[in-house]
Amino acid sequence: MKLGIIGKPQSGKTTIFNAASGQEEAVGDFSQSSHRAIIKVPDERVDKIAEIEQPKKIVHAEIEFLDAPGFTGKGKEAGAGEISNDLKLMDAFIMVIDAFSPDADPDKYIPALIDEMILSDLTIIESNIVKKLKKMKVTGNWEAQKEVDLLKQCQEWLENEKPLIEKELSPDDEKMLRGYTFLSQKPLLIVLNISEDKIDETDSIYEKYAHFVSKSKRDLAVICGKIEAELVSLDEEEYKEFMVDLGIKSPAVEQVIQKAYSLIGLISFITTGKPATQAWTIKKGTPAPKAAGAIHSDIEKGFIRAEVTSYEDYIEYKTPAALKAAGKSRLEGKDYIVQDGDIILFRFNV
Ligand SMILES: Nc1nc2c(ncn2[C@@H]2O[C@H](COP(=O)(O)OP(=O)(O)OP(=O)(O)O)[C@@H](O)[C@H]2O)c(=O)[nH]1
Ligand SMILES: [Mg+2]
Repeated sequence: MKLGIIGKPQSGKTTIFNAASGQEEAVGDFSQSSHRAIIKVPDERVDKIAEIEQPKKIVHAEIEFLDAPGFTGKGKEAGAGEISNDLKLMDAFIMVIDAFSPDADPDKYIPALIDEMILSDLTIIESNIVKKLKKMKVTGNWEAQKEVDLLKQCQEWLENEKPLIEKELSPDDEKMLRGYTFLSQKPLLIVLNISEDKIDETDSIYEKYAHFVSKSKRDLAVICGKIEAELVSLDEEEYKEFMVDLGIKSPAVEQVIQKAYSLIGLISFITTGKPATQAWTIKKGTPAPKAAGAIHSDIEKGFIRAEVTSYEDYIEYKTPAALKAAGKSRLEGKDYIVQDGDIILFRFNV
């Protein structure tokens, strides 16, 4: 999973990046520089299974964070700025909003930043409609008309100041639009970066801005980036102690990962054996063969069946023999939809 951090200059993007990734990049230097980090997704299930299995290797799922400036916070007045290509490849955005400084104004800046995304998408659509029409006239090949019609629908939608993620699209439409990597089509996690003295108001601040939340499209997290960026250098025990002292309920990194997973609709399944206990990330609703493809395309191609155990049963029965004896290991075919936390052994032919 790839998460791109966006927001206006000096909103605390790099601070939140540090808090979420455990990095220690310089903040407050107005440098607008980019940073990248890959972090392990904490997953207690993987650790517990590994305790039983004692594998040679433990492999957690990974998330890539990209801290990449490029927004101004000026909304429509800004015009469509240069947005880095790397950001277009992200699965979702973390939008950092200044809620700590004297001129903080989330109600103004959240819509302004969404407007900037809409504007960037509109610019791309307009130039593509022109290009496609020209080409069709020259070549006499009108195949692209369908795509032009769809782009025009999207254009109208965006002109009404609505992000594309809210537009209903058929699977065919989705496919046609995929290559454009529109910014307003990505799920958005808004992070309100609050000041140190507001930590005990976290819940009421969330409520105040809850109107920005939209199920499986947009979510909100309230985080004090400055404190959490300092906490990440501590070991786990100290971290927990400080969290309790400071009144932080769930660490930034956990909130960001958990909310991003659910926004994008991701789940994990686990494979385990002596060589490795490993977590794999897939989209919710993925059938067994496609899930196997996350491991290797050969396993997908040669898929025979999946031997599936639930996490709870695995922890209770511990050995393959005990699981089998209790009838807790199921054989599933190609139509089985993989569930979060499934422990799977794939049988396949090459
Ligand atoms: N008081 C307070 N200050 C913060 C907080 N988060 C960030 N800051 C300060 O805001 C300034 C900007 O933080 P950065 O994380 O560098 O912001 P940025 O968005 O990455 O900035 P650019 O990359 O230059 O656009 C720094 O001086 C931070 O110390 C916070 O939660 N509380
Ligand atoms: Mg920065």
